[in-house]
Amino acid sequence: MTEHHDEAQAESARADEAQAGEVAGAEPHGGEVVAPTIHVDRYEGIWMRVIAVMLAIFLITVTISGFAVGFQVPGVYQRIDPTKLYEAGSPFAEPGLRELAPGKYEAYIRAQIWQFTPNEIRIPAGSTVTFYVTSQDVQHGIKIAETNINMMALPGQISRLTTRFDKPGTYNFVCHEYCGQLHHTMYGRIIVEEPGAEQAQVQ
Ligand SMILES: [Cu+2]
Repeated sequence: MTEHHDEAQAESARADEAQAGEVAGAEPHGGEVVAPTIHVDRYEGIWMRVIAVMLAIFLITVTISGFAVGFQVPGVYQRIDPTKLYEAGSPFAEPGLRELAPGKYEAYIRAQIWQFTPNEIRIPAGSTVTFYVTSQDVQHGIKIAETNINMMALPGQISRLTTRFDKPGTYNFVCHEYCGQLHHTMYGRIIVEEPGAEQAQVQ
């Protein structure tokens, strides 16, 4: 009786083992332990490789943009009360260009319906300009052509981005957030002059 019972138990254990072996991909009756293999469908494998390549491309692109080309993510630089933009001490009371050092400027731009103040800025080629932009009323945006400057101009917040103008020419900027009836009239320009252009004109 006991023998019979033991035999039955052993049989059941063998069956379990065999089942486990099949699941893990091992040889069920060989007694040899084979490393389990994972079956990946052909198309799944292709997509996994495609995604790995895409992630590598994104990583390379972000690294080059951030460290070599100097792209920055626009963020909230500072908060400001939009009702106090004209008060003494506010940098937006008299917006415009300020020279920090030769070739280094900061530009304060006030956005409002439906204009930028100032809407024209002149700088010599090779200048680095940090833009500080805010809105005094509704949501606006600023995009300067051919540069990395593309940010929101929101009431209550100052957006800041820096760029360098190496090539002489006219760089137009526009409001790119719909802000009402005359949104399309909200634009300006940055004139980058050849070094020594003024003297050349005078002669
Ligand atoms: Cu607009």
